Amino acid sequence: KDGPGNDTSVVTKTRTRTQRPPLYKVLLLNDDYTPMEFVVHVLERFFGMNHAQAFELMLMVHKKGLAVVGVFSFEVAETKVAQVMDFARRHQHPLQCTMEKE
Ligand code: TYC
Repeated sequence: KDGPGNDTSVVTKTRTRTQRPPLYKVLLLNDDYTPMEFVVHVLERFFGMNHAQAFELMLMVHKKGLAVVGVFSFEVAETKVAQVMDFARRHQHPLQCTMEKE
């Protein structure tokens, strides 16, 4: 007898997953030599933070050793890392910035 729970047919649901591009965390690392004001400037200049936000994040890195500065697509993250590393090198500061897949 047919009816609820007695259906002999097989229903296959196809779930189509939305393709999301992978995201990358940009990390700023602490060191003993880069001046605090320089790090604050980097965060304002390359990550669009206001002074208060930049200062807070700089202190977080200083205290914890590192912090996530932002999450971006691969290309944007790569560009941010390159800009920070180049700017730090040009000013002869050992500041390190890296990226990591989320
Ligand atoms: N630790 C540095 C100092 O005392 C400041 C600093 C903060 C350096 C954050 C790097 O990512 C950094 N001058």
